[in-house]
Amino acid sequence: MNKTVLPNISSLEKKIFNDPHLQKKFLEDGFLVLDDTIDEEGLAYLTSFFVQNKDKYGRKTYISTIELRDIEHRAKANELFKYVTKPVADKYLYNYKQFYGGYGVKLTTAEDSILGTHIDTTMVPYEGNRTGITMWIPLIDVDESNGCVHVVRGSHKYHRLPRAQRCSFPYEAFVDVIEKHYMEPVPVRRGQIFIMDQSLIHRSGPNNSEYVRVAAMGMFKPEEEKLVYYNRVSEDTEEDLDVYEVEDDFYLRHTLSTTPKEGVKTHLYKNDRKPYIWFDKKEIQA
Ligand SMILES: O=C(O)CCC(=O)C(=O)O
Repeated sequence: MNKTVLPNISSLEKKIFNDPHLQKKFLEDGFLVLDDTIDEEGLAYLTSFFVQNKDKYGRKTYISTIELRDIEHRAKANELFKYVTKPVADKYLYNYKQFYGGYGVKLTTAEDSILGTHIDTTMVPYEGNRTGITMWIPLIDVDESNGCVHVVRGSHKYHRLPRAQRCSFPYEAFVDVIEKHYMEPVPVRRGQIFIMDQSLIHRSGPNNSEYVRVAAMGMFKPEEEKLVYYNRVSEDTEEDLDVYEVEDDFYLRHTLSTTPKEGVKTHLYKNDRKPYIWFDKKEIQA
């Protein structure tokens, strides 16, 4: 595989954060852990709503609210996330709108609870003006022992290209190298706010503790941007993706990986670009 050029990163350079220092750091790293935390009242709401609904999340592998079929629960979880995070979103983000909120849950199932290395499905278009971001707030302290997120610092610049659900990781052939040499764990305290670019390469580790690891997680789009949904044209190819323009509440009710019953199909996207390789393969193998 030859070295290819970096995708266009101009959408990243536009204002995301109100604070210029955070903006600069986010542009460099593709993620931030704010010093700020969600207040105790908000954490108590998020925790008690999860406890009331924990049976919906009783799966051995990692599970998030967006995967559930229970639309009513998804809508309520979203409303709660929006309510609890509004003060921090208003404080830190420049003209962003939250479009999804819920939980990411790891039972105490050790290796089975790992979420493999990936780049998130594209919901905010890369051709647009600014980038989509995810806010992640653990309800207990997290580190390597109980399934914190691990990231490849700066990797949000490498593969800013549309991806549908269940598209394979573009660097699959190098995943061992990436995990060994480039991944770093991001420990986060209970209630602290971790923010990442939706094209950052990341994973989350095993929960080896005796407690369920729950994080509240939400997604935000630039106010001026329309959401998109990419759908594989067929199971046989990852190259051809139908592109739909969808409403802001689409991800609260849609079943991922299925053809949407709503939205406007705008065009066909051909996913034929080689991933940008940022490391020297020979150096790594030596
Ligand atoms: O909650 C986690 O462990 C990670 C979530 C995540 O990486 C994702 O949803 O893309």
